Amino acid sequence: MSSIAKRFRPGFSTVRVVGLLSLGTIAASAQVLSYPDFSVTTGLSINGTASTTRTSDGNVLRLTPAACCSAGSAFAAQPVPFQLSADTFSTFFQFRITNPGGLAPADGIAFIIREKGLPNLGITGGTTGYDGIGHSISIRFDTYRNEGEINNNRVNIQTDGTKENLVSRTPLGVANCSLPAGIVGCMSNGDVWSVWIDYDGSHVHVALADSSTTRPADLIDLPLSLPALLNYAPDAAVGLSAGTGGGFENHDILNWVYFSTFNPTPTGTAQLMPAKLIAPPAVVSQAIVRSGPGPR
Ligand SMILES: [Ca+2]
Repeated sequence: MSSIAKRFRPGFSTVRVVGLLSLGTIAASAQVLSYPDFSVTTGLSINGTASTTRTSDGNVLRLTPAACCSAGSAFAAQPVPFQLSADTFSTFFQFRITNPGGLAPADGIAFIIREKGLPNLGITGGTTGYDGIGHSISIRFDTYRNEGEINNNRVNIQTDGTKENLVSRTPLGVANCSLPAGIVGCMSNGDVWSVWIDYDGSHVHVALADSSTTRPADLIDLPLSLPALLNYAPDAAVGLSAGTGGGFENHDILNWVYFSTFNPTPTGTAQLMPAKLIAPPAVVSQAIVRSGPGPR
């Protein structure tokens, strides 16, 4: 393996990527976290009930097993830059939820950006391992209807590790997923779901697709100031969590890529899987030797 290839093992890399590459336009010195799968978890802090396990999808990150009263998370062990001059990010991951049981399929997955130094894991149950985290934002993929929630298949945004609910939207308009198996649009239906989350400095964009890697129109487009939510800290911690209670399910993350810059996959475009986002040596070499904007 070349020294360049070694730099792109799964995990965090500070990559000097300039110009218009196959990855799209990425600012210089973008920090990238890339896990094509979870056979290697270098750079991750894995907490609570989370673990890696092998399934038909390969080596996945199982945030919780299908068992009562679990909470698990995985956060990047190193902080990502996040400040007023560069307060953007883009991320993509795929999840699959299986073996629902107990009271009902529950409880869901949360993508989290929080102030560094705060807890890596909240509490179990309907809070999906998020409540108790502190200064943060969570985009939650909620599969169980708790009190005050619109249904058992919603995507919502919460902040500061509390139940403050900024917005709730229903994927594909499917609002009843008590028996999700075989129902297209139920996040707990056992399908592979693709998730795109982007922050352009003023709006949070969330899109997700059932059994497709082509980005659909945004489900959520919410004006929000993330620096204020993160207590204006110069960097942040980023990760995923899940929880279960009297209802449960396996919450599996199949892959994950995170850019500390705004690097969205355009609507209607097929997502490059994280493995393919890891630039081949030829492209990396080109990126490293150049120091200015590339040709368009
Ligand atoms: Ca819920």
